[in-house]
Amino acid sequence: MSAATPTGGNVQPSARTLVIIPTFNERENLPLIVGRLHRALPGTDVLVVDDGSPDGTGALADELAAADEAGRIHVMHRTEKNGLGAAYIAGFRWGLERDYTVLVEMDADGSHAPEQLHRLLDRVDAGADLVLGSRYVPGGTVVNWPKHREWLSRGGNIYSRIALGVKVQDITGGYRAYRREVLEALDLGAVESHGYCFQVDLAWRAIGQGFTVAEVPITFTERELGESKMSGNIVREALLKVTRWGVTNRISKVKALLGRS
Ligand SMILES: Nc1nc2c(ncn2[C@@H]2O[C@H](COP(=O)(O)OP(=O)(O)O)[C@@H](O)[C@H]2O)c(=O)[nH]1
Ligand SMILES: [Mg+2]
Repeated sequence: MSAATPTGGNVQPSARTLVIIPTFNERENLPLIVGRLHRALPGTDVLVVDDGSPDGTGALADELAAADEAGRIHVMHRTEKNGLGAAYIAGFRWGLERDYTVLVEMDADGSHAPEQLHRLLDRVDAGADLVLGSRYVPGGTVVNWPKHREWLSRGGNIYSRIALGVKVQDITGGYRAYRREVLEALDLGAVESHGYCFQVDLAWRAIGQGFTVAEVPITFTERELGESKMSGNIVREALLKVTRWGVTNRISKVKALLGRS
């Protein structure tokens, strides 16, 4: 769907895209990812959401913003490390308060290639409400990921498909583009999930509300610089919550069936 302009022309939703990049200790990566993004898609705004990184990523982001004459780089400073989910929700709210029509999630560490962002945006422009960059559809790949991480990710996706009864191949991935209407419709204040679970949570809510969720293949490349913030707690949270959502969903379906009989 495209919006009409006052001059009568048509503007694609992706013409007003905000790429949200959450950071915690990504000093080495941030200038690289922002530079790549602006080389690939010069007209894209960026919001860096930094959780008070001890390595000074927040101050570096301010320097990048000040140096960008086009004013495309914005920075949100949060005082505590509160997890990826909370950082994204704060970023989404910031974007929704402004006139962005597409909001993108992108990691700072180079795992999500800005050169492939057009794949996601083209799909939004073609009508999808939420587009997931997918490692596990044909054409999608994972580069340099330790085997145990890949199996954890593949296993998490298989488990989520079975528990939730969804067809999505990569529901834990964090390279995505949301049409603003999706985020406006979701009750962001009710989302408590953090790491991977946050990604599953939002896709699950979007599917539940009847939005069109599409997947496009991406090349996911493990970071070369800095450290992963992945932890055992993130995996446990995802396992527990996905199981709970799946069980609750099935119980409500059974209740609906019994109510009808
Ligand atoms: N603001 C913020 N960003 C975070 C937090 N945890 C992770 N990130 C960022 O989220 C992205 C993905 O994290 P990463 O550690 O690479 O996770 P992995 O790819 O699963 O190993 C990176 O840009 C991190 O800097 C957090 O608590 N707050
Ligand atoms: Mg990473």
